[in-house]
Amino acid sequence: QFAATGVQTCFHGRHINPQILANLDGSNWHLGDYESRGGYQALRKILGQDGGAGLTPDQVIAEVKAGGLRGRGGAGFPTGLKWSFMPRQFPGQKYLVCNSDEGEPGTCKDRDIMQYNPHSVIEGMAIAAYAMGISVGYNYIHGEIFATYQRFEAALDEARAAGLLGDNILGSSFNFQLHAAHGFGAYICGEETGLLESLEGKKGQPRFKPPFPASFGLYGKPTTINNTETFAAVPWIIRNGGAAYLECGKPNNGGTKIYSVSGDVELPGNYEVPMGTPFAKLLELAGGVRKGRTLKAVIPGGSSSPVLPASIMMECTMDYDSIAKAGSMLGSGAVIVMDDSRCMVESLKRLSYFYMHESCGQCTPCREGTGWLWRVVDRIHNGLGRQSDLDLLNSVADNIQGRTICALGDAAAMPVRAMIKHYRHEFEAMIPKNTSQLAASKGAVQA
Ligand code: L3W
Ligand code: SF4
Repeated sequence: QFAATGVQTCFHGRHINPQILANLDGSNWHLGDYESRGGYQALRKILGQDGGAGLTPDQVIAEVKAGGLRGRGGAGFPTGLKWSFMPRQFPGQKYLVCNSDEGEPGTCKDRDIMQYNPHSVIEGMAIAAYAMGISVGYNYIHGEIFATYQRFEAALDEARAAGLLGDNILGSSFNFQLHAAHGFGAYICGEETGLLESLEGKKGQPRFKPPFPASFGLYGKPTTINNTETFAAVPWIIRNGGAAYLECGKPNNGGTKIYSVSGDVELPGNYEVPMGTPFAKLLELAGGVRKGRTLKAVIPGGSSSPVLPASIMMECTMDYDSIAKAGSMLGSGAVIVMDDSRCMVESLKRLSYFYMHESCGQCTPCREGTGWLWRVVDRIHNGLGRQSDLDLLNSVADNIQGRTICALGDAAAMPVRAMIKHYRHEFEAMIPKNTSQLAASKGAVQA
């Protein structure tokens, strides 16, 4: 239901200055449709196949840097900077990887990009490969989305048949082989090094960083990994110039961003708006809070980002810096809206269960700690909490955060602390005040 509504929002113009989701109607994903929207002009431009002089790899990277494009997968790392880490003169194979293992609760943008505008990802990856001198790439697609995987494969076939992928692309000396890989549906395979392990055919367990994939990536070779939306933004930048892209957003936050707005809104869906758009405007595009209720809180960047109360959120603009200043993260842009009927203890219980379930089990603080978090929140929710439980939750979160191999540990800990910080009274109200209240709760649970 969400996907259907999300598409509808794209189709009905509920976006501002779209660059990736523009003019899509569900059937116009083919190569010819994409080219009629200006598709593959950027690739022709850099290869000098449009009558121009072409762009050198350094010029392409400079343009991406000028655009202020930041990674759309969650961390917001500057894309041009990441591309410049790739060693130029490396004697062996180098790899390019697209992280389409979208699994963050609330996030469903990459799926729609690949379903409705797959060639934007292919063109973006081809441009990135040219800029970094890479000849082999993979798009690792989340294991639970079958139709999207098939759609991307079909788009790859079209691009290969038209000479836009493979050897001597468009008659130039540039070679780039791009393949799709279907994942297995584990959240942890979206962590970049877990993804690489999975792509190599192993269990998807994250690696220690450093070394970063830029120096030790797929099969131990230099590898650049970007999110689907990041690649999809690149053709627009090359076609229109980095300055125009930056101009569309705000300083340090170039371009547009796709937000997956879910929860208690009238029109949940994917909305593409310029970076720096006020949250209030995004909420208005999504039809406002459902059934005219009052906004209570928002999780602004997917379940890993700390919750923000309505009063703070209504003052924010949607960009990396504004949300970070407010005490949260823009993350992958999954905006989860909660109205005044939502119980924060129950919400946290669900989130904690998710992280416990998805922990890969490699490091003790995460494997054991996520279970502790869930069990303590669960007993509070059942009316069986103890007076010391809120301190215990904060202490467990402290002992997870910053002490694990990958960011899943932090992602499990941060929402706990934010929920208790902003909604402590709701947790306290569910904890029995004395032994007779506790006995009554136990009786109710047993009954
Ligand atoms: C070379 C250095 N490379 C950093 C690279 C690094 C990575 C990128 C950012 O987590 C977040 C996470 C989730 N030399 C480098 C370097 N790099 N320093 O830059 O790195 P990092 O570690 O800051 O982030 P990350 O590991 O990519 C991503 C959060 O996103 N999240 C989850 C998102 C989920 C989805 C989804 O389902 N689609 O995106 C949401 O908030 O918690 O904090 O490439 O290698 N010195
Ligand atoms: Fe696995 Fe959790 Fe450790 Fe990440 S933090 S490596 S998910 S156990």
